[in-house]
Amino acid sequence: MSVAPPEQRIWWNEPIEKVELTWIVVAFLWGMFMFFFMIAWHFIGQQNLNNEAYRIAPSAYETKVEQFVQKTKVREEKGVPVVRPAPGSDVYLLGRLWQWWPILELEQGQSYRFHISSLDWQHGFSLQPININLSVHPGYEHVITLQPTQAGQFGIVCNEFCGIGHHTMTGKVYVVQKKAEGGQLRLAQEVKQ
Ligand SMILES: [Cu+2]
Repeated sequence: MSVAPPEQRIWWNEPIEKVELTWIVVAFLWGMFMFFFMIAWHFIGQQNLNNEAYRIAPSAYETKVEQFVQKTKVREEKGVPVVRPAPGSDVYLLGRLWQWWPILELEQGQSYRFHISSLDWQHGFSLQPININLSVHPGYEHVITLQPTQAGQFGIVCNEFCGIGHHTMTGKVYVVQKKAEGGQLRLAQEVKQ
């Protein structure tokens, strides 16, 4: 490599070396391959979620979630409501400084319309340990069709740095099995044992 200027001032009219041309073609084809694989991963990688997004004012979304919680609340855990929406219905979750609210209790094998938005900054919804991730933006209501396939207790963390309390921004999702013989829904913890 030279730090001196090229010998020919009009260097770009020189013919391209064969090896260099080969590498340009290889890099170009690889770039194209990777570009189209972004689309391919959507179908074969099971990485990208099919979601819809609608514009909504944060305050309007907050009202929606509060109404949803009023209708579906079954109990509280440390002051946070736990909701158990009807199978097949709409489920709402909100992210704000610094919590995911409310706690959801869903039924295994049922399909839900899962709505999520933020009331303040951008947050990162990350469902653990199965690692489903989604960026959550204020002003946009994201809707995903979701079907829990596995019973248990799942944690939600925020994976988008959102300030001093970021590391405390957690939430919870319970997935319970269908009504047992006794007519009672069994809690995820019991099912796990
Ligand atoms: Cu956050």
